[in-house]
Amino acid sequence: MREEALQAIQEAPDLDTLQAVKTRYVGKSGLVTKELGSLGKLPPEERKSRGAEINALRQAIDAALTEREAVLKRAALDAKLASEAIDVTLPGLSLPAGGLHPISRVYDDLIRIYERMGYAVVEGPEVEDEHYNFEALNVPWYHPARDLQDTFWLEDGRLLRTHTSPMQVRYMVDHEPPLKIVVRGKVYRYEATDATHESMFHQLEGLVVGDGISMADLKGTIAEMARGLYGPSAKVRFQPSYYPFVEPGADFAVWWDNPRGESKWLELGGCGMVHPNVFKAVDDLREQQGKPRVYEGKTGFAFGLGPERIAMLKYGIPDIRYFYANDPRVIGQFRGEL
Ligand code: FA5
Repeated sequence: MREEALQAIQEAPDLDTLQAVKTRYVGKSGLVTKELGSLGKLPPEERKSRGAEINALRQAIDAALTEREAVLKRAALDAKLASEAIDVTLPGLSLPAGGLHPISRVYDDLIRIYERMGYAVVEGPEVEDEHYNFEALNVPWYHPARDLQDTFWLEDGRLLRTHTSPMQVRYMVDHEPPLKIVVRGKVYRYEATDATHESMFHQLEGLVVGDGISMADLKGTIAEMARGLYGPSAKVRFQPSYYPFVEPGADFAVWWDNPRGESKWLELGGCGMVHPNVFKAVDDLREQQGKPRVYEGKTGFAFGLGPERIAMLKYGIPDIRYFYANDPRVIGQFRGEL
């Protein structure tokens, strides 16, 4: 029995089998246990030596069981570790992360600059009333300036705003001077698209109204914006231009000092001193709403620019249409960049 038991223990391939062997020999009704139980039937002179023999057998079996158990446990652990091992050299799962659209990032830059100068940031409706988009901005229906901004017309004299300037009127109707705002938002024009023109694009509008606001304030503000965008050596250029809602009016450009050798004047937008007819139209609207006329005699400046132009240069995007074509190859380049 000894040889047989020790061999069975030695050959047990796993812990379950070993447990079965243990039960078979030293369990409650195991073979060795039974032998011990039958000692009482032996004559007393044999009992002692037989007892010692069985005890020795039992100890040998227990020792073998303990040893084999340790070996099998270790093997089981090794197998578990091997099956759960992580191969850190395998490629990871790709976790698609979002990112801010380049236009949002340019807006963030611009708005940070204007917030630093104390401007409030506002937004307004994209579906606009003809009166706010044109009439109140000193562009009557017969005026040729309407042709400067081809319009998507909706029903009942409503339209998709062609610029953010109607928010000048809306804001002044609701607020009294002094005020300093920038307006961000989408605008729409019914025009043929090309590399620098889209039918939907964005503008940042600025409006400052108070007492004694001058053209010098306007130029200083645009210069401050240029320095904020392009550093302390940034230059700005103003050229006389015509917009019905300002007098005098100008176009402005900033010098883009690019280390890659693409330095050039970047035509950014239009600006000027708020036309007295705009203040008058605002006061008329206020009066209609039972509010006091407060804009007569005030002065102010306004400007409007296109963030797409800034983004195209900043990120080397050659065609404005890439921004809105939903092509993941373009937008995907800005993933994870916040
Ligand atoms: C205006 O829209 C005036 N409201 C700006 C203004 C505001 C002048 C306040 C005076 C006072 P303009 O049509 O030039 O102006 O457009 C302003 C800027 O929008 C342009 O300089 C350009 O940067 C951008 N822009 C105009 N048309 C497009 C277009 N189709 N696609 C992309 N950007 C455009």
